[in-house]
Amino acid sequence: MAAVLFYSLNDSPKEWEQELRKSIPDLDLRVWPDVGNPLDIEFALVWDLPLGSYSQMINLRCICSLGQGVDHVFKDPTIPDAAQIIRLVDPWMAQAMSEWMLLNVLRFHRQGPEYEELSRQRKWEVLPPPETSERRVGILGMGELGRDSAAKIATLGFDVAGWSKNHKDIQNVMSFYGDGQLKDFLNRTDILCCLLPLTPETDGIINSETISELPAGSYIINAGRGQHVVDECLLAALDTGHIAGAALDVFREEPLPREHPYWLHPKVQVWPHVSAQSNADSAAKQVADAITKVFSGKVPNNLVDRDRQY
Ligand code: NDP
Ligand code: OXD
Repeated sequence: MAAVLFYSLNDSPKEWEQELRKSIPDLDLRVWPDVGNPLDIEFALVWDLPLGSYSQMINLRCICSLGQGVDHVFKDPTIPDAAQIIRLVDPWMAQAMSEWMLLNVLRFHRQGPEYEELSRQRKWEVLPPPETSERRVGILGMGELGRDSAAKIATLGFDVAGWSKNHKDIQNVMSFYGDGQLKDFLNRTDILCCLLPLTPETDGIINSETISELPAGSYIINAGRGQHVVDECLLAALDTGHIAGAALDVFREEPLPREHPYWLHPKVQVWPHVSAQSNADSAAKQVADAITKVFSGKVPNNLVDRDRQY
């Protein structure tokens, strides 16, 4: 049997091997850096493999991202032309992401930061109660994760809209799509949640121009990628008060450097990229299925479009 490469600094190779062996007992798993002969590798299960590593694996038939995002694969110019690219699509991760989105939407909606500050000052003060149906939540990216978050947030009675490339039909969620409708989407959004993939088209999408289209006093929640946000623009908008608060789970550089202004900014909550972590328990079955399919010449599920890069 051909060999499978495993590489990730975030995921346990032991756990993945144990789960994968339940479906493929004779799996030949090579855990980086013990790759052996790179010509044996026909399937790579990886998260952020060091750049240039694919150049030696000329028999590679499939690269499977150890997460739902695939930007870490596309940033490497040495990915073989013939290799298919697939990713995890895991309902467990969608549930985790929706929980994190709900946590942050509700924190901002229910004046969490304001009450936290009053509590620090030992002030017993009551603010006017917010109206759920009037709070407009907008989700950038209506894919596997965005759709689940949107539907769950809408269940609570928020006024929810999503923005994607193509029109979406989701109950109680207004659909905006394409560059032409981005401005209208932003104009009606009080809490902006980013669940876009990072591609050349979405890089830097949260910038001074798009931020200025959000209503004054709105909030930004980002779990897509750090590169979606132009940090200087977000920091400037937080300082003027145009943006009232931000919850960030992803950053241009991870771990976020100790000197980064986000850490100590009173209006920013920093999370260490944990909103929806990959889970061998829930996702190994689909990876085993992909390995089996690829090694028997069949097309695996969850294929990524190389041109779109998501
Ligand atoms: P999907 O590929 O399923 O969905 C992507 C969505 O983005 C689609 O709705 C797509 O539109 C939309 N989109 C892409 N490009 C554009 C564009 N140029 N203009 C408008 N809309 C666009 O991705 P997932 O939902 O599975 O994941 C999204 C991202 O979340 C991942 O790529 C990753 O970066 C991030 N993530 C973060 C995690 C964390 O822990 N922080 C965990 C997992 C993922 P359409 O449907 O019309 O094609
Ligand atoms: C992912 C992530 O893309 O965890 O799965 O960021």
